[in-house]
Amino acid sequence: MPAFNISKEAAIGAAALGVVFATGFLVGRRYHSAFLIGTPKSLSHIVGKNSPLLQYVLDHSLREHPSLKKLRLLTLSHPQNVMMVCCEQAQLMANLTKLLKAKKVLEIGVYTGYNSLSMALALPADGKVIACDINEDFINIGKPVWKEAGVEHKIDLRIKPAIQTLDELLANGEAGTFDFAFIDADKESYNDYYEKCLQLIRKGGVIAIDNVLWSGRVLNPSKNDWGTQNIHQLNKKIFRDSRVNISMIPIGDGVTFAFKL
Ligand SMILES: C[S@@+](CC[C@H](N)C(=O)[O-])C[C@H]1O[C@@H](n2cnc3c(N)ncnc32)[C@H](O)[C@@H]1O
Ligand SMILES: *[C@@H]1O[C@H](CO)[C@@H](O)[C@H](O)[C@H]1NC(C)=O
Ligand SMILES: CC(=O)N[C@H]1CO[C@H](CO)[C@@H](O)[C@@H]1O
Repeated sequence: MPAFNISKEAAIGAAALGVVFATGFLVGRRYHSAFLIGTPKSLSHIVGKNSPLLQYVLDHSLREHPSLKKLRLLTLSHPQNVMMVCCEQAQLMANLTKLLKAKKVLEIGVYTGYNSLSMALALPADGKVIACDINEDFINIGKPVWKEAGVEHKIDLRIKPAIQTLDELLANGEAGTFDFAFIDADKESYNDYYEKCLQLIRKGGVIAIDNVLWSGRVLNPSKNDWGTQNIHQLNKKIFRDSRVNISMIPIGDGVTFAFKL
């Protein structure tokens, strides 16, 4: 597990920068040099383990809300922490939802809820994250932090297979009403998630599909590795998909942004 540190200098720089943040999240916060940054899911397999370059990226771009930091550290002590979204990607997606003036977003695969919290913090007071997962134990780790951050009411949990939740939303006439969707659950259903999200988001909305590089395994998808096959097939399909504009970005485990036309 790569453990990235924020250097003292960068921390001071970040704290000073905090003054210009409207929300002032970083103002007056004390940073420790042993501040852990990054997650196992980070770009490390692309730019090298504990890469100094990735460290540089984090030192010069990460502006993490204290509640997100708390949840990240809490998650790092959990055995399945490799599943957590990386913080630099969550930050990008939060800014993107603001740019979209998003009010309704979908989180498919919540785990301890780092990205759900990040989205909830970025959404306006009347915004909603429809958060789909089947494992409530994971979510219970993060829930107290959502509450502490004062955004728990923006997260609408649906504990059941995500396909079922998406079908219910469609049956409920909510097609074309979502601004953003993050697909980050079981790889078996990736194609179905993509198709249903494409119906649920509005024109100009964005779908972020996570793990599209699958730790590099997409380069050599073996025939009986269904997870890799599914991701590779979906990557090929989206590349030709005229319903969306796309960008595949080597951040975290790779993410494709699909912009609905
Ligand atoms: C990679 S983690 C999600 C990470 C999360 N987006 C974050 O911000 O850290 C995948 C999650 O998908 C959930 N999951 C697996 N199969 C599912 C299904 N059929 N429906 C909904 N959630 C599922 C798992 O319980 C797990 O919590
Ligand atoms: C998006 O897709 C449309 C339709 O294929 C294309 O005309 C347009 O140039 C694309 N825009 C960008 C920024 O790629
Ligand atoms: C414009 C905008 O949404 N900026 C946000 C980008 O993300 C950082 C960190 O999450 C926030 O501090 C900014 O407010």
